[in-house]
Amino acid sequence: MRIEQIELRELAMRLRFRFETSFGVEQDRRILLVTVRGEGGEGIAECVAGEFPGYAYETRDTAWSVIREFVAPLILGHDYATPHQLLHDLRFVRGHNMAVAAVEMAFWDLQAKALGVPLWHLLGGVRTKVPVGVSIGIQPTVEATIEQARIHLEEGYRRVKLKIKPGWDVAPVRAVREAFPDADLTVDANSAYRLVDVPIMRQLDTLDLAYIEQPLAHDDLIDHAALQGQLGTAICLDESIHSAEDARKGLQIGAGRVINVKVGRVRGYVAARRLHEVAVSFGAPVWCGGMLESGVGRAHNLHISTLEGFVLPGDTSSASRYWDADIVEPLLEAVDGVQQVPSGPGIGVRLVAGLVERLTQRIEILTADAKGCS
Ligand code: OSB
Ligand code: MG
Repeated sequence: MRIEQIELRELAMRLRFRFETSFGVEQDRRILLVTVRGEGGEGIAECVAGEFPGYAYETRDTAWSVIREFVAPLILGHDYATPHQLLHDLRFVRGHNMAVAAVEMAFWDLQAKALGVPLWHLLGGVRTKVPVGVSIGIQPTVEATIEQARIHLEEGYRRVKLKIKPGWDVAPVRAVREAFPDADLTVDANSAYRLVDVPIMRQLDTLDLAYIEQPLAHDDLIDHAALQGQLGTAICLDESIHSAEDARKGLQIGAGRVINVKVGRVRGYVAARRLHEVAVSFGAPVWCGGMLESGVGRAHNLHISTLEGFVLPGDTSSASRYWDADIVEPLLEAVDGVQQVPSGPGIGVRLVAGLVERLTQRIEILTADAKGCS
């Protein structure tokens, strides 16, 4: 498959809710779509880098720049039989996993479409239905937190994840646990605590949580292992894991017992599949996280969730939770907490062209002929 063109497109979309985490607040999203064209076909993916470097160092703008300046010139005009070959040509682009992943994932979609098969087929998935939960941002009050949990549990979501931060942890989580004694409940700190906060973690440990997600520093494994040793509840690693090797090291030293897989964070599907193999070999369950994606990223998330080891509910909840109007058809909606994996070729969803045009803020088309020019 010869890479003839890469299109970068930024959309402005507004979430239906204000999403607060320990690292900031988001509502106005800038969605970066990457389309890879070749041999008469095209594949698409969504770059999960954020508007600001609060979750990871990459941002929408660094990803745009890295793809434009470094990734595209290395692969445009080249012919690749596999995603592995494409990644080989990008081996000297250190880090910037979200930028590289967007291109790699679009290439997988392109290949699956050329073969006329759903992406999950190519990835080696084993299921066509994916159980999902919700991630609830920090709410203004404990009452509002309970209400949000209630709404989503009544809709059938299989798990509720509550965002926590210092000063907003044990009290709201205990209140939700008391209101819903049997709910599958988890918390996500997005790296907001330190090892001196063990007493708080030990209180959370009494609330029968399925896991505590990324309590400590974004670049840490060592302290997570020290913490995990003092808790009965599993730690789930998110920010700390950028590769299959990170997963191997984290599981080996006991830094956690569960991994949140975001394909963008680990550099694409080749890495995500390797990570998944590592996790399975350790007997560690994994699940697919979310980054408040549009339907393009959401579709990709459903496809990776079909791999065998994705046994815990993912964050791929209904499109209508996030957006008044999503940019793909068919809409990806959960029914009773289960998403059906799109069955068409590739990611199995189509862009709603008119809407995409209206939301577009900027667009750049990179071609093999123009490569090297500025
Ligand atoms: O830590 O999983 C996270 C959103 C943005 C950045 C990081 C995270 C999240 C979420 C939201 O938890 C998941 C979603 O609903 O897409
Ligand atoms: Mg997380």
